Amino acid sequence: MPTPCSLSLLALLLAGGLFAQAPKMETGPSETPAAFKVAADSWDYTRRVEMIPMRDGVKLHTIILVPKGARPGAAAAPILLTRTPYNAAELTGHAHSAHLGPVLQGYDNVTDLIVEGGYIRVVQDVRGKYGSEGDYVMNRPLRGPLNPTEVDHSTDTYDTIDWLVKHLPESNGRVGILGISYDGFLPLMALVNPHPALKAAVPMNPMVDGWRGDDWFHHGAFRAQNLAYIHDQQATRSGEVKWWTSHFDDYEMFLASGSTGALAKSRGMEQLGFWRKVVEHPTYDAFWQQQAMDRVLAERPLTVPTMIVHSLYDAEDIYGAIAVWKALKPKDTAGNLLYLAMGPWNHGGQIGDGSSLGPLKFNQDTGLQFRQTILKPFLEQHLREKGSKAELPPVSAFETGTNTWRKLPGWPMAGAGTATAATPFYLGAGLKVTTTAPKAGDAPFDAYVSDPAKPVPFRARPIQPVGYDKGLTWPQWLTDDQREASGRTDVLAYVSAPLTAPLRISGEPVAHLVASTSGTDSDWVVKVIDVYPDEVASQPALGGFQLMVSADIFRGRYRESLETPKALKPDAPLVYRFALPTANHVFLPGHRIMVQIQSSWFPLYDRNPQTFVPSILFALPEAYRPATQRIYHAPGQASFVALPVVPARP
Ligand code: PG9
Repeated sequence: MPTPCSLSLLALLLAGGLFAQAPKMETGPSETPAAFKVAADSWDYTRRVEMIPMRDGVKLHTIILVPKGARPGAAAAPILLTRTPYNAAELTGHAHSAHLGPVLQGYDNVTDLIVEGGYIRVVQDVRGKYGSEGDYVMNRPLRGPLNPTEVDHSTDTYDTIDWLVKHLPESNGRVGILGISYDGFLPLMALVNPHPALKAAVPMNPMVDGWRGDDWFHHGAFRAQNLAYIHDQQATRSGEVKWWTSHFDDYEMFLASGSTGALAKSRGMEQLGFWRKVVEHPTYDAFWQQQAMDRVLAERPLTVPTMIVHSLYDAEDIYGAIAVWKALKPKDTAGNLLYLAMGPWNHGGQIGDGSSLGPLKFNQDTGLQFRQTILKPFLEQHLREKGSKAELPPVSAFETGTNTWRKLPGWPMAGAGTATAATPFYLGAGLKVTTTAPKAGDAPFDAYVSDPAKPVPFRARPIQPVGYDKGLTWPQWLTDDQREASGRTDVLAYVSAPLTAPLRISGEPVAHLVASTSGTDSDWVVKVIDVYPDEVASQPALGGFQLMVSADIFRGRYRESLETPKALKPDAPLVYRFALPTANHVFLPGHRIMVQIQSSWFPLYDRNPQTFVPSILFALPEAYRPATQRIYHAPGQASFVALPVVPARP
């Protein structure tokens, strides 16, 4: 039944003409033009966005920033190219500005060089990411057994450079390629059949070998916290779908999930091609070997001047730069093509403020120094028409401990492949580090129980995710104080007497453990640590600080073969020998050398169940068992770390 209220509403509507013919409204065309032309005449650069065609017809989204000063002829400028899976538009769209500098202040901040040098800046999305067409494949391998298509990053770079030098009249026809990490792997790809216009390459912190020691595995142990990266990188072209957490503390989240495979499954990761490949290839088989860029480049000539950049505290790709250096150095017979620069940086830290890292202060901006005195002269020499010679030593290496830049003739300065043998520092009875080998009558081993139900956290909990967002301290974790670990009953901490003279190391420490486990598989983490004096007047917070100088993990099942895992014989003392990341460090007088040994580093690395199973990624709950671990120090069963010791003064 209609109420008085509804009747009066109807009367109102009728009076308003709702049911009468609607009056004509002023509409007209859209006020937004079909294509707005940005009035950019006053800018100091021009911005071009191009879809550059590759040989297979796929077009790659490319942003080209040409400084107004660059003109055909005498004022022509070199091109600095970065190829990336991380969004070219974002990397070149930091600010809406009339000036090139503010626009570029993004992730690959070499702005000071680009702007001062008048370079043409080109940033391109790799195929399958963001604005580019085509299919995305993680670190797409070269055409061949792992890549049945006719294209790879080497051909895409070639085609891009070819287009750029033909279509940019303001360019001098000389191209340099540079980038960090994934974008550092891409300059390595550019070195395969390089375009003749490619005159310089700067791979910084490049991802080189995903199994030996870069992003995915270290010596066979899977970097579980990188699941989030794989998820976000491959779920969508433009990264809109984000990994989600279920606990504030990653330690709890990973522990609650059981195996890494179970966690991946709970996030639907079986849909992602790269995750499926990881699952199929947990060992160092042809899949990893054939795409390792040091191996790829070792088979080809080096023709392009290349500067490899390594960060001594790189939490992501601490293996790759030095591996490529070692592979390429023999090819530079004339000594004028290959350079190495290393500094006290985190992953990519060389393009930021390099005055400090975590608690470490370097008393100078080592990032700025690198850019101004090493990178800039290198680029100028090779990218200018008549660039003046850079006068760089083969190796420019910052030495931690003394906080000094060193000009070195090569790398490493001691240890394998050099004239100076490494010096063994023995792990001895009484948890001592000494230079004398173990003697009969000493206690023959130390023991601890490694319990996968309580793995050793790799840093203080609550453990943050991997990332670079504000507030995350992941980038500096390698400088975390190791004191907490040395106090645990499942970590052995061997320590030397205070040093009476400086001890300088330049190269890769090598761990040589004689160890047993009561299980049938086991991880071994070895950390070489600089223990500061009990009190440090200049920086009190460093009193007794335990600073990792070099550390890594080794998965026991790969003791005999990286390709074919094998169960360990329970309780048998077995030799485990593996290289640790390169170090260029001086242990100062009053400091002590510590070596910590443990069997988990969680959740950065997945837990070893300590029972041999076909794939640790999918270990079942019942496989995770505590094990008694022994580190031997008896005659004929000496455990040691071989340090690349060189004279304290070169
Ligand atoms: N370390 C990152 C990465 C490189 C290559 C593959 C996957 C991840 C990066 O920082 O780009």
